[in-house]
Amino acid sequence: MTGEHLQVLHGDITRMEVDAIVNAANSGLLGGGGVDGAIHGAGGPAIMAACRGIRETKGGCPTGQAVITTGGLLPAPYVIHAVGPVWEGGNHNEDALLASAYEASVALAAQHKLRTLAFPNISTGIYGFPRERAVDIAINAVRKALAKAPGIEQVSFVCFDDENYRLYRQRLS
Ligand code: AR6
Repeated sequence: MTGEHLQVLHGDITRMEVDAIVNAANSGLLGGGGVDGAIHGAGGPAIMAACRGIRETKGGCPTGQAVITTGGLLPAPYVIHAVGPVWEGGNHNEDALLASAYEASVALAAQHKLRTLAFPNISTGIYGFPRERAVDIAINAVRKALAKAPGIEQVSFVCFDDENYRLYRQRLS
């Protein structure tokens, strides 16, 4: 636990007892591997049904934005599906899009009057965003968004791999 409302944990985000967990989704919202696969697997078909509904009405979720669904069978009642950028070398607006994915998630949680939120390390798996670069973007974006979301009491960064856990511990201690 550190100052403000930020904490870092090592483990599986699907087990978090918070108001919403964030998914590292893709624009199509139809599931995938990584944490997306784990969330749909643990949360059951209600999450996918809600994602299909959003696809039908909005056509999906653009990169850098987020949408909210039920948490299905998860301990968390809601899942916020945030779409981070695919790393393409760093000159394709990746930094701003990653920051936007975090900020949009915090804003959406605030709109829904949620108080506790847990993030995975968006884009640092299958999407290939360099971990060391992503950690600062994530922390700064969440801090910036929290300044406009006073109802949010705690944000957890749930790191699955050792390298991300080490980086977040270093930055937040
Ligand atoms: N809990 C917490 N973090 C996890 C878990 C888990 N259960 N499983 C993996 N991670 P990734 P991306 C971490 O690949 O890079 C999907 O197919 C993992 O160690 O899940 O944003 C989507 O559908 C890594 O640090 O997401 C998209 O198509 C972090 O989660 C695409 O992958 C993100 O890795 C998104 O790629």
